[in-house]
Amino acid sequence: MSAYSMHNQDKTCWNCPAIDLAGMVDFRACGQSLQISKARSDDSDTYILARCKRNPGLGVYDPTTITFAECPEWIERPYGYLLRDMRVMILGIDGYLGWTLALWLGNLGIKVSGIDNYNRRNWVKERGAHTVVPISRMSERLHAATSVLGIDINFREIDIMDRARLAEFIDEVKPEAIVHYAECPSAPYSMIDAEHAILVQENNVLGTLGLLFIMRDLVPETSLIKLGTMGEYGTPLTGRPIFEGIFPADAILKWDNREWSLGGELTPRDPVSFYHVSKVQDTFNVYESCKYWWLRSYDVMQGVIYGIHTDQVAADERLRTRFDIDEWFGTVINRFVAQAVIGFPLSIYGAGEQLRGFIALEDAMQCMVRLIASPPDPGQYGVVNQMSGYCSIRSLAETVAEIGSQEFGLTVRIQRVENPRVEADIHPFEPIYDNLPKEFAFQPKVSPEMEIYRMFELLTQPSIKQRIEEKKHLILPRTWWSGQKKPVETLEVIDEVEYAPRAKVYLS
Ligand code: USQ
Repeated sequence: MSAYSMHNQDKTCWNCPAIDLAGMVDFRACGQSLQISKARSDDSDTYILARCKRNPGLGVYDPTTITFAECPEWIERPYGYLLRDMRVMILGIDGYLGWTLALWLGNLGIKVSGIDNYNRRNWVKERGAHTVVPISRMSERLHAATSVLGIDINFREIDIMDRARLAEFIDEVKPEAIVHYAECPSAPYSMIDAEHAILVQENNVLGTLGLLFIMRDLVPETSLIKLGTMGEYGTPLTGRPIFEGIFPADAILKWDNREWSLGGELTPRDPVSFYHVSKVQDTFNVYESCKYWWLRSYDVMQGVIYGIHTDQVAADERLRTRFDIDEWFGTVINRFVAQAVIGFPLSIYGAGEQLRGFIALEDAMQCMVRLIASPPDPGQYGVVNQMSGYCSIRSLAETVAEIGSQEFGLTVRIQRVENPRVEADIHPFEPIYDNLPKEFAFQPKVSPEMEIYRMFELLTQPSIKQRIEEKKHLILPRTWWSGQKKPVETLEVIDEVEYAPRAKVYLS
């Protein structure tokens, strides 16, 4: 096993969710970091004591003395040491990411549980759309996971807003990590009208807030891995780097001939829709909970996700994950590939020079395992910008057009349409996304070309192509940030697509 994959070998019981610190640490006195509490202690050997829930025979001991590499409960796995039979609960397990992660984790021997209330299925249905890759009912998914992959998933149909039932399930399972995907992920959906904006913010913000209280009361040592978004930061026109949620120690604010270190402060947020605002509010609620109650959390600022493939979801038709292409729930690369398959000109909003971070589905799964394997310190609010590269929307369209025409013989055109969103056409963009590779040994494995190719392979299948055709009237956007109710107009159609070499810059 290479040192590369053992990124968490030096973590200790201090980070382990099987530790029981309750009643043995004066959290208020400790401040936010282990270092501070160490420095404050008179006797550095016994400054914090704990018990191991998995091995009570150890008695009361200093939790910083046993590393994951030394502990028999932590087992070497492909993405670092993993807690033996680790219990991970996925909130929103029926969604695009949730279902994919459930199978990915189950395949690694993790004991997966999850909740869902099928909101995503309902929201898509409400818009008159459907997932173009058909998905099975949950009962059939669970059955197939067991019979095809040998993965038993403990599923409960629960709405995250139903705190009593959620608490009961969490108390029963006692998860050692909770992955929180149970939110509405759509910017356009949140901009339809007041009802939709309120629904998205209620579900996302209040659902998360309730969860935090449940974790405080029932599983305070469990790590929370919460999906945020790169869109929380927006694209600041000053051109300053987009740091990973928190300013680094050497960031300086200069003003009025004076200067201050910004190190440790949350970076400014400039969300780009009411959906993104809900994620910003979540950030503050999670951050405060870590501060007040010493919860541990990673906020995953995910770039635009794309793709359809992992080995597990591809193992059987009943195990597939959903794939949306409508204006509300389809993300841009997924939409472009579907459009190319049916000869619909790829819909670039505005000039197409917007720069965005992207990550393939499979790479996102790898990141999540690495985060689960390497829990934060008690009280730590950690942030990772989860993306494997960035590029302009136009260069993405050109890459999709190139693969569609050259590898699949399709005639692919590109169109520029009015941009119904409020976003800068041209802007500086310098995202920092170092934490995952540097601290968690994440290495992207999937290039955009590879995943786009795999998407074409699946979506050109006649039955799926037919399902795209059925919903092609839902491709062009009608949801204007301004509130206008009208279809977007086409500004330009590009028949002869030039394949820009700059698209290659994005390759990881
Ligand atoms: N865009 C087009 N043509 C399209 C669709 C989108 O040009 O047909 C452009 C948009 O104007 C935008 C960019 O592509 O500049 C990305 O749009 P998107 O719909 O793929 O993604 P977005 O609305 O930003 O939201 C998605 C997910 C959301 C996640 C976010 C990450 O739905 O859950 O938070 O990506 S990020 O964009 O980094 O905030």
